[in-house]
Amino acid sequence: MTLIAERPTAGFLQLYQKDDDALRTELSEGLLAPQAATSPKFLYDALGSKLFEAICELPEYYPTRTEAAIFDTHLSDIVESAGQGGVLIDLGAGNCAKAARLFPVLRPRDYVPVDISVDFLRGAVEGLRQRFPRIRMTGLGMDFSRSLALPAFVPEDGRLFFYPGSSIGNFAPEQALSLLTAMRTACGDDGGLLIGVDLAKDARLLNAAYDDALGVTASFNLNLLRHLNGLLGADFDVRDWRHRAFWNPAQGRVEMHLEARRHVVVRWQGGQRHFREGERIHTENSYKYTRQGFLQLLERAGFPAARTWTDEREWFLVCHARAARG
Ligand code: AVJ
Repeated sequence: MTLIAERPTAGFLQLYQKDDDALRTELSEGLLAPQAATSPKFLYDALGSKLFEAICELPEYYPTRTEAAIFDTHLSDIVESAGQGGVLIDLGAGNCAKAARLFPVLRPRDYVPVDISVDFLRGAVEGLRQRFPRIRMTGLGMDFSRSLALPAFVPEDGRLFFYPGSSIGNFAPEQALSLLTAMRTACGDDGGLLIGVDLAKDARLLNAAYDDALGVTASFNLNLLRHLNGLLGADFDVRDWRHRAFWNPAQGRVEMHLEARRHVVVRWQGGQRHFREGERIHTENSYKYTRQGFLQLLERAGFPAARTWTDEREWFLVCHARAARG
């Protein structure tokens, strides 16, 4: 990862350059693996981020609005637990809307939205800066799944990591544990974590949430292929592929795949592959937890004694945990 600017500049936008070679190698290896797979972070080019915003509006996609309702209902408790005036570090901030809703009550001193989709983040931060001139804001374009090492301009005291929307579900439990442990290390002894996680539930609800009637999730998944064409110089034809999404009870996760509709040959810089009809590229896992299971994970990561809030149907869980003294 290449650091472009050492200090926040006038625009307060600190950007890390994407390490394109490393990304290309990672992608190429994934596509050539016996079970072809790509990391879910590649779903989020500019169009992918917009399609994800549209997903959040779908009637079938309950997580966003369920989490928002939990925050609305329990906002004062949550803020009392998390504390005002800190440094809010928003991982995978996207359009920054979730954090912005907390601002009037949480009143952070600093806001550091982090996202891999740099251009999307840039636009969002510009708008927010106008609305909340008192909060210092510095957008960071970086892949925090590789490293959570934050640049020196981010104040060290009172760091609150904000990781809503069950994005943690994209990681297998052991990887999730490493990421949470990295947050624990990066937040210091007086920091904390405010995180939202999706809970295991009826398979029909989960399948509908990831395979909606309008086909927006299908477009979101298929758009990955357009992104790969740009990143890798690949020649995927979107029409050769179909969206598949289903709950895998043995693994406790919803899986998304792209399935070849016919035999296809795909070529890209540094590789090529034949896909048989029906063969799949695994594009995302979305792990679902039980409350107990997630609390155990938090505890192992150094975040014991979390407070939790949920909705009436217990579909989604919001947790705040202070760092354990290290
Ligand atoms: C942003 C990772 C939480 O897994 O529910 C939505 C992404 N994928 N529909 C999720 C997603 C398909 C979403 N996360």
